[in-house]
Amino acid sequence: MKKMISAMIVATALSSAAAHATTYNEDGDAGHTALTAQSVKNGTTQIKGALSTADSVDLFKFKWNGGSFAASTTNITFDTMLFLFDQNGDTLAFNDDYSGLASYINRTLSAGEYMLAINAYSYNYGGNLAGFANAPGIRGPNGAYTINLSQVDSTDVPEPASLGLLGLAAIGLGLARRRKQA
Ligand SMILES: [Ca+2]
Ligand SMILES: [Ca+2]
Repeated sequence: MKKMISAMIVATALSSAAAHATTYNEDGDAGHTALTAQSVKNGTTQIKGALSTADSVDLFKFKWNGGSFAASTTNITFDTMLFLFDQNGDTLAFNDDYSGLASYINRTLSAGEYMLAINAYSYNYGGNLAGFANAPGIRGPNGAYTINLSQVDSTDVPEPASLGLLGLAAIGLGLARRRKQA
C-alpha cells in the first residue's frame, strides 16, 4: 500500500507536469541577481520577455529533477546570449551564436535549482553571475525574445493544489515513504 501510494504520487506529479506545459511571461522586468530573478512556473517550456535599457539582463530561476537540459532563443530581434548558472552563480554553460544570432545551450544537470540568464551581445559578464551586478543600461539593440527550454520540473511558488506533490517529488521517495508510515 505504501509503495502504491508513492507510485501514485510520482505518477500524478509527472502527468501533471506533462499536461500543463506552458509559457511563462516575464512579470514586469526580471532582475539580474539571485534575489531578483523570477521563478518560472512548473511545466514551463517557453519564456517570453523583453530586455530594456533599464535592465540589460533578465534572470530566471527554475528547479530541475536531473538529466539533459536545453534552452534556445527564438523570435528574437537582437543578438542574444544565454547563460546557465548554478545556485552559487557559477557559470555552467554559455552560448552567443548557435544559429545565426540565436543562442543554444545543452547540459546534463543533476537535480537542483538553477538560473538562466539572457542578455544582448556583447556585455562582458565577468565569468559568473556576480558580473551582472554592474550590468549597465544598454549593450546593444534590446527587445523582445522567446526562450524555448526543456520543461522545468518545479517552482518556488507552486499552486496550492500541487504543493504537496512537488514537495514530495523534490524530497524524494524515501522521505515520502517515511511520512506515510508516520
Ligand atoms: Ca526584462
Ligand atoms: Ca547571439
